[in-house]
Amino acid sequence: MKEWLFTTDHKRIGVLYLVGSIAAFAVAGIMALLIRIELFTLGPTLTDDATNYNVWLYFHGAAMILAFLIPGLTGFLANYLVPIMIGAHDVAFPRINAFSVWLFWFAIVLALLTFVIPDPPDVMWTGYPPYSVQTSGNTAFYVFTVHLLGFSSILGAVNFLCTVIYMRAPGMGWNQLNFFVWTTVGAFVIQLIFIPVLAAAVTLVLFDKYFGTAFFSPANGGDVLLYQNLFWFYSHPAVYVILLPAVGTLMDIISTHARNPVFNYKTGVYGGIWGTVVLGSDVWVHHLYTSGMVDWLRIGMMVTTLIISVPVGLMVISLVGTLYRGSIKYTTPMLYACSCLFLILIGGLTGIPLAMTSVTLHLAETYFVMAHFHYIMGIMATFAVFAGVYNWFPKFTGRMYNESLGKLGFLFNFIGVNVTFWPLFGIGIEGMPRRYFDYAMMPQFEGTHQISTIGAVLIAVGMAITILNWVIGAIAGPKASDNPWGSKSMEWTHTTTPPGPGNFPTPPTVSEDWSPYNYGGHTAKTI
Ligand code: HEM
Ligand SMILES: [Cu+2]
Repeated sequence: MKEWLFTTDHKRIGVLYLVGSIAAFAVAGIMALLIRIELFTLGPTLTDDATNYNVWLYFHGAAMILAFLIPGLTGFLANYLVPIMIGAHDVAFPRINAFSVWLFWFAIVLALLTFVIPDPPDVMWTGYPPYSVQTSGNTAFYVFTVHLLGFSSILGAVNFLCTVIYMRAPGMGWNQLNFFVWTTVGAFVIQLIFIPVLAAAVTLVLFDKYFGTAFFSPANGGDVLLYQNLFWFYSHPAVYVILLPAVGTLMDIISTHARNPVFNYKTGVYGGIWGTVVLGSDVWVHHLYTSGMVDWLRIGMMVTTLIISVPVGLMVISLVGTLYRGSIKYTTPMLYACSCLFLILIGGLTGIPLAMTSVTLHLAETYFVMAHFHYIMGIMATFAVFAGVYNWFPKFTGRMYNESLGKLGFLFNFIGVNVTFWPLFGIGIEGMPRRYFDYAMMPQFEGTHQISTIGAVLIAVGMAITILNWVIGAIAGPKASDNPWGSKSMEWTHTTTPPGPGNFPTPPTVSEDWSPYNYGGHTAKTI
């Protein structure tokens, strides 16, 4: 117990992030079930108080994005893997790393207090004023949760950028980094630049609500759209904080299980990752298309939003190209990784109509948006985290999970998510608004909502099987060999499974022709 509380080892800190984020995921998942059950029938189903629904929706969105996906990818996976992948004994500032994880845990506890305080926050994950200022719900809990998570991420960003810049194994050049390492660098650069803007925005909401300022109150000279600009100035780039490490995880897994080097590595890194970081900073207005603003801004950001398909597309080409003529093994992590290609396709293609100002007039604030971002962010990134847990499970625990249970869980999850979200595109196009507690005036949508709720139950079964598989595997799974996948990446080839303190028995050095993807010549031509 003590060695976990006071640990500064990046591997243990990674596991602490995993436990916290899976806890947030589980509770937020239960909220999702409540929401879906509420929508199962017309009229009140579980509750007749819309505020309850709003609280569930608040917790679901805020926890899934801020407490599960971001910490799962940049807290857990980055912490565990980045130092070992680059041949370092730990991160640059191990104590600051420990401080980060405990800030994260405080945030989780604060968020969970939602369910015990008398007036829980009900402001959605976006916290838009004027509602967040006027509500009797406790907006301060939302603000402080964002502060804690934000501060934790900023410290993490400084730590990991320093680690990758200064602590790579002697001889390891920039083009020899794992794709995953590159994506975390991109994600941390975004975190470092943009989180302070979000922190400022929510702080001003706090001031407006509790200290009587009027930053966002037009009646007193403030500007209510200012908040939305500041919020999305961070929160659009934040979707790339999720997308990038998710793609990085998939890339390393696909390369390992297809036994192929990453296809178009340099184009993927410099065009794909960095193109996304740069362009992703200039698209936030697509969340405000339907509000008043000057045309050049609206049209300009329509263009950048559409163009961002290019760097994202470059990364997808690398993913698919890595599969090309590979010797593919459909293990559980590989099933999750390959299914993500389908999810990216659906999520990405449905983003294009949303990016067009004329089309989105019809689609804004409908279930179409909801289905779009669940495909691309909700599900795709969650599947990437699951693929990551499965792929590095032997590394973390020294044991193997059960392959059949893994595949069974995957089947439930994959069928479940499509049954849940696919039909929602349709009712979105027909005008079902998102964030509604009831849809009494739209009874024609009841059947579709019911199908969607059945899908959510399938997902719940799949998640339960998956988490059970991890727990049983970690406690009683058969012992894993040092490199069960035959990977060429440093975390498998240069150290034991699981790695001891300090990671490497002898500090690794690498030669010029070393690569984490040394699976022989690529069968496809690179450009
Ligand atoms: C790549 C990862 C992506 C993630 C994680 C993501 C996530 C999201 C989220 C969370 C929202 C809803 C925000 C809210 O109102 O609560 C959203 C909306 C939107 N997304 Fe995406 N998205 C991604 C890709 C794309 C792409 C590729 C496009 C366009 C080509 C796009 C265009 C849009 C637009 C325009 C909206 C606003 C829709 C509206 O409110 O009318 N997104 N996205
Ligand atoms: Cu956006």
